[in-house]
Amino acid sequence: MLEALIFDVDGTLADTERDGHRPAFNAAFAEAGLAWRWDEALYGELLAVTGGKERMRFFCERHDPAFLRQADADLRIKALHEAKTRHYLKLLAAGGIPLQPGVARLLREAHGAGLRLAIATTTTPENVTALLPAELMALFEIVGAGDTVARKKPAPDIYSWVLQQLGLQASACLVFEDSANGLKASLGAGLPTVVTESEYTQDHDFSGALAVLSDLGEPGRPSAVRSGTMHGRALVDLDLLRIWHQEAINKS
Ligand code: XBP
Ligand code: MG
Repeated sequence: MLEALIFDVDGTLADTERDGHRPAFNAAFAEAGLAWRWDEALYGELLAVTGGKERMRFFCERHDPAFLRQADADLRIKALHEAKTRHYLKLLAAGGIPLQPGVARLLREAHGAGLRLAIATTTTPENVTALLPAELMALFEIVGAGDTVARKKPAPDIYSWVLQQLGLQASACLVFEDSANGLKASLGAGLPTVVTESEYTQDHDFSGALAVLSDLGEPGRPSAVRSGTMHGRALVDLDLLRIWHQEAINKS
């Protein structure tokens, strides 16, 4: 029986990377007097690595190896990440990033029907509470975020941690993700997963997903199906989730 829904954050609840995290990183670099500038194309490459601190290190390995040879490189990366988070929170507070279609609708419907809700994300915890309106944030029972686990996505650790906190088997849950790293993580934890694509992930390999959609859809604004089937429905609702979930159980 489907008991809980687990949501990724960046790219799934909202399309936060290109116009949110990316300018926040650049603002932190400028503030620190660094000549680093992550344009849209370079950021798309750097998204291969999840976690802001890990992503900066990945950038340095390829574009500024001298930075990592400094004795205080780790401390400087940590300070840069704190500054970036400050800029990101300011950007969110200015009402920067809307939720993806269907997210608020499905969260309310699922919670109203007694399903438990959880978050499993790589991003920093305060970025989650700043992204969601308080009414929606209150619907989540468990929030697994950032450094809660040492190994970030595509490792399954954050999803295993959320399952442990929920006290549920993977077979009682359904996951929503937007990226290949996220899908690898959720499948690695044995979790059936629906993918809604985001700006940077439309060319990703989503093998193993129950379905790949443009978004969850809204009345009068149907989802576009990239792979799988919505069984004749125009948007993702609880009935469709229960059909997908049963299909996943039958396949396993
Ligand atoms: C996306 C990430 C995060 C964000 C940046 O997380 O990989 O690192 O890009 O946020 P998810 P931080 O898709 O799992 O929600 O700088 O706080 O890491
Ligand atoms: Mg994501």
